[in-house]
Amino acid sequence: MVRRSDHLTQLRKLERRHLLRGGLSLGAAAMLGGCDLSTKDGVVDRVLWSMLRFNDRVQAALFDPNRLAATFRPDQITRPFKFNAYYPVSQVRKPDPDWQLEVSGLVGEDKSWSLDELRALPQDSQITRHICVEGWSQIGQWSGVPLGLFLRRIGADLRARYVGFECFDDYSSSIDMASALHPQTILALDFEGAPLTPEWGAPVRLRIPTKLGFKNPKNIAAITVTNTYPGGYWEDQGYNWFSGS
Ligand SMILES: Nc1nc2c(c(=O)[nH]1)N[C@H]1C(S)=C(S)[C@@H](COP(=O)(O)O)O[C@H]1N2
Ligand SMILES: [Mo]
Repeated sequence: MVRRSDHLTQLRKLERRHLLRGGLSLGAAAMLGGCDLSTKDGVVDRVLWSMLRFNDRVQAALFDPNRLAATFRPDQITRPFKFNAYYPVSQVRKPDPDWQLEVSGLVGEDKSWSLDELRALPQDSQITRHICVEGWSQIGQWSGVPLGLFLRRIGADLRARYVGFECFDDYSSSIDMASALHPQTILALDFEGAPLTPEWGAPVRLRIPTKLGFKNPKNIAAITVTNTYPGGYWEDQGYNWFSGS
């Protein structure tokens, strides 16, 4: 006899996969149809958007904060590692020499953080798979400050709904608080044991193996903790916001 809990787990898995695919294909269909979800305000767009947001809420409710993403051995690291951004590698921007990580919103104080200050915090390392929505994946090694630890350190309101990221290449993204507090979500400073170079996200990128690649912003300039939906570069064009992997 199949136990009820087994059944539930199966059902959750199926629902999760189905919803994820549904969310992505809705966005993809809208874009293929030449319909820009961000600018039109017709009834169809409003219905599509509310379906996508409903999908996000269901995915967030199904998210298991204790389930860890798979980890790998050093010999399984993908080489060469593929670069991806909304522009070619020749247009990668270097951080300003006086770069600091800005912090704002529902936090204890709006203090900026230097790279040295970030490096002085406890660090964690992971070898995980990065999955891009374009249909490829690769295994890499990242180290840095667990985002949950950082959020506690800056006195963030951990009941807030969103953590938003602004990048100095005009990219942006945002995640739900439960995913921000997941133990494998880190503010990565190192890639394969050396400080991140600009193309891999210097000085700091988000590494979140429980979400798709586009939810891993590189070249971060500012972090905000908020209850106002921040959206993001691809999210605003119809990509499924939750995008668990
Ligand atoms: N700042 C910034 N971060 C970004 C992007 C970008 O265009 N700009 N692209 C995202 C996408 S779609 C992917 S797949 C990954 C690629 O990361 P990689 O270059 O380390 O493989 O970065 C994500 N983070
Ligand atoms: Mo991606």
